[in-house]
Amino acid sequence: MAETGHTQRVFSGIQPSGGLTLGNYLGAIKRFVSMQDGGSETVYCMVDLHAITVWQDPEALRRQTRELAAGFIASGIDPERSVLFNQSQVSAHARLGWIFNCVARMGWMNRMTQWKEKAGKNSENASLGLFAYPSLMAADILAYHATHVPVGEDQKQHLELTRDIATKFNQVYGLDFFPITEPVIEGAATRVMSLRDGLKKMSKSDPSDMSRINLTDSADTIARKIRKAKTDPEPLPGAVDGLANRPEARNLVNIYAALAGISVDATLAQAGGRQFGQFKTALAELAVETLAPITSEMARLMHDPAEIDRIIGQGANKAAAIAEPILDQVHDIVGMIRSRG
Ligand code: AQP
Repeated sequence: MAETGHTQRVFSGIQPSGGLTLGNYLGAIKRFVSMQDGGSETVYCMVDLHAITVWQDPEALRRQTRELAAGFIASGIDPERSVLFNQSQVSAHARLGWIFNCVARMGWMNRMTQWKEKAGKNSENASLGLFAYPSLMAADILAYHATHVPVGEDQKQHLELTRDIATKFNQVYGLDFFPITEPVIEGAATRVMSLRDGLKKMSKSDPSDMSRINLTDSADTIARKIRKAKTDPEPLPGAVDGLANRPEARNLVNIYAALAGISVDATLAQAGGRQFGQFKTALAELAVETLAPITSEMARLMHDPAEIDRIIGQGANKAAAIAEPILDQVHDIVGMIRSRG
C-alpha cells in the first residue's frame, strides 16, 4: 500500500439495498476480511443513508441491514477487531456530507457515471440524495481520515471524487487536514459480471434473480444458476489471451480464480481445453463449498436480531469516538461556533 502522511486506516461500506451478491462478496467483503486479518485498523459500515437514495420499504431496510451485518460477520469480520456499524447511527456522516456538498462542484457530480446510469432518462424524478450520493460517500471515508478504501471497480470514479473533495478542502482552508485516500481495487474479481450478460455488472438490484448468486441461495439454486449461466460454444482457452472478446467466459474464469484464491493463469492452466459443462460443475462445487458455511452462519445469526442490533450499536459507539473529534476539527476549520456544554 502507498504511504501517506496520515496513519493507515481502512474504511469501506456496503448498501443494505437488497441481499448480498457474489459480486459484493468477492469484490468487497472477502477483501475486507483479509485487510482485517492483515492487521490494518478497519472500519466497515452498512450504509443505510445511501440505500434510501432510492425507495426502501422501512421493514425491508431494517431486515436487510441486519442481514448485511450477519453477512459481514459470517464472512469473517470480527466486531472485536473491526468497527462494524450502520451509518445512520453516527451523525458525523450526514454532517460532513453537508459540508462536502458545499465543497464539491456541480460539474464534478454531473460527470458521475453511476448517477447517469441510475437516474437515466428519469433524472428529473430522481432524488436529490441520489445526485449527492458521492459527496456523502466522501464524508463516510474522510470522517475517519481513512487512507485506504477496498472497493470493486465500479466505485473507482467515486473514490477519485473523494480525492478531489479532500484536495479542494485542504487547498481552500490551507491545511493538510484530510488524507488523499488510496482506492484498493485488487484481485481477479474486482468486477463480477451478470450471469446472463457478461457486459453488465452483477448487481443486487438487477430485476433478474438468475443474473446473480445471492449469499442466501441454497446449494441447488447456486448450481442451477451456474449451469444456466450464459457462455459461448468454445472450450476454455489455455491462456488469458484466449479470453479476449469472450466476456461470459472471462467472468466465470475470474469467479473461479477469486473463489479458489488462485490467479486466472493458474485457473486456465488447470482448466484450459475443457468444455464449459465440465468447468461449470467444478465452479458450482467450489461456489457451494465457499458459500454454504457463510449462508448457514448468516441464518443462525438472523435468529437473534437483538444481538445483531447490540453488536452494531457498540460498533457505532466506537465509530463515533473516532469521527466526532474529526468533525469538531472540521467545524473549527470552517468557522462554526461550538459552544454547547
Ligand atoms: N459485481 C460486482 N463485482 C465486484 N464488486 C462489486 N461490488 C458491487 N457489485 C460488485 C462492490 O461491493 C461493494 C458494495 O457495493 P454497494 O452495495 O454499496 O453498491 P453497488 O456497487 O451499487 O452494488 P450493487 O450490488 O450494484 O447494488 P445496487 O444494485 O443497489 O446498486 C462496493 O465496494 C462495490 O464496488
